[in-house]
Formats: sequence, structure tokens, C-alpha cells
Amino acid sequence: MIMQHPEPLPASLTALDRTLIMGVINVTPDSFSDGGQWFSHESAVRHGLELLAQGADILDIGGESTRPGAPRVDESEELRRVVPVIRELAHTGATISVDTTRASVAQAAIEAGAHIINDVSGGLADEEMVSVAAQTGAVFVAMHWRGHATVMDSLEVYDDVYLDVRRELLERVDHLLEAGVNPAQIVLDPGLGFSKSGENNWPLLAHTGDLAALGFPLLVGASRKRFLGHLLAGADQEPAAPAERDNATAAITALASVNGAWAVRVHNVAQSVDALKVAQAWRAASEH
Ligand code: PMM
Repeated sequence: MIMQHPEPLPASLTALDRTLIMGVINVTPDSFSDGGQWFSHESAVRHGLELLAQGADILDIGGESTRPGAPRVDESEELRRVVPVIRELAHTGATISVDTTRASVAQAAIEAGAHIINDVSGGLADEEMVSVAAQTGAVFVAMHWRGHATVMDSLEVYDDVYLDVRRELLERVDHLLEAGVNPAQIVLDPGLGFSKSGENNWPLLAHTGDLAALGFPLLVGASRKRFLGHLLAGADQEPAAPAERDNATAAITALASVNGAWAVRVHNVAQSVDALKVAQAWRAASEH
């Protein structure tokens, strides 16, 4: 028996008058941008509290690295990493998202207090996932995905990256609706960096407004990704290190917001809070 989440998503998360910030907590030893930093239970919880204090609206907690080439983690290890952290942070009243492609982990996370299933595979990796989404009523982030981290770099072939991603996202929507998921539960995400070469990411960002206009809230996850490292490469062509990509990430936060993104998924929450203040002031002035 799958548990229905006892509380609906807070109204502040469904109002679309401002872009929300999803702060990332990777409870992993090997994520590309912050691997190992929040691997212990205590450091993950402490980091979650810091992100909330900085202004995060949602905490996204994941136990499996999606870094290109990363090996898969056992289900029991993934559960051990994320469930206690979710339970403790959910107790503070925070809105929690679980970053997982496994139905069993999504279900356990919801039982521990999570409101949102953030499935980078959009329901493709585990055929049980769509039933968990349908039966729990949790918000479901369907990200554009073509394969696990071990193979994803070999799958970056597109005729037109925007049209192909758009079509494949709408196929996920059809599948979710057929499985009984309520359209109000669905959030879409273009999956920046997942089976996308550096240049594939920019047309997707440039089409943020069109993707947001599909009728589902749009989540944008550009934070610290490789394509930003390449953009910021110095004269020696060495990509900028992940922690040096936060200013560029904040610029994307502002631009994604003025183009209608529902939320941005970021590591550095404080910088994106400032970027969103700029975007909000800009939008407010253009409405007069
Ligand atoms: N990117 C990563 C992990 N999870 N989830 C969503 N919805 N969108 C993303 O773009 C996304 C994600 C990879 O980044 P990380 O390893 O720094 O968490």
C-alpha cells in the first residue's frame, strides 16, 4: 500500500508569481560539483538548514550521483543515504524533493515527508515510478533523459535539440497521464547536461519561454554544469572549476526567471536569491 502524502503542496509553491529556488543537497561521495561535502548525515542536515536560512524554497536531496560516467548505487545504499536526512529536514517544515530514479526510494522518501519526486529519468528508468507518482499524488518532476550516467554522453544526437527535447518531454507527459498522474502534479525540466553536449544546452535555455508555455511549471537546472565550465574557460582552454561557475549560474537564474521558469535548481542559494530579486524588480517595472 503506497502512502498518500498527508499534506498538499504549500500554496506558496504553486503560486506562479515568482520563481522558486530549489537548493541541492547531494548526499554522495562523488557528485561533480559538491561530492563528499554533505556525505555524512549531520553535514547534510546542517547544509539543508543553511540553504533554508539563505532563502531556499525547496530542498532537493539525492543519494546517487548523476555525474557523467558515475556508477549506479545500490538501492539499499541510496535509501540509507537519503531517507534519514529527508525525515529530519521534513520535520522542520521544509518542502523536500527527492532526487531519485528509483520508485522504491521515491516511495520511502514520501513516507519520510518529501513532497516532490525529482526523477531525472522522467519515469523511464523504473517502470514502477509512474504508479508511485499516481498513487501518492506527489509533485513529479519529469526531466528530459535518454540514459543513465554510464552511457548518457553517447546519446547526445539531435536533429534540432529544442524540438527533439520538447517532443520527448511531451511523450513523458502522455505516459504520466495514461498512468493516472494528475496534470497538476507535473513539472517539466529540459535536463541540461544530460545527454547534451556543451552547445546543446544554449538553445534549450534560449527556449525557456517556449518550454514554460507548454502549460507545466518549468524547472531549470544549470547550476555549475560542464557547459558553464567551458563557457568560462581561460586562455589555456581549461574549463573553470565547478565552484567558479556560481556567478554564471546566477546569471542564468535571472534570465530563466524573466523567461517564465517556475524554479531553478542551484547549489549556491544565496547568489540565486539576489539574482531573483533583480529579475523580480525588472519584471515589476516592465508591468507598469
Ligand atoms: N541535474 C543534476 C541532478 N538532478 N534534477 C533536475 N530536475 N534537473 C537537473 O538539471 C538536475 C537534477 C546534476 O547536478 P548535480 O550532480 O550537481 O546535482
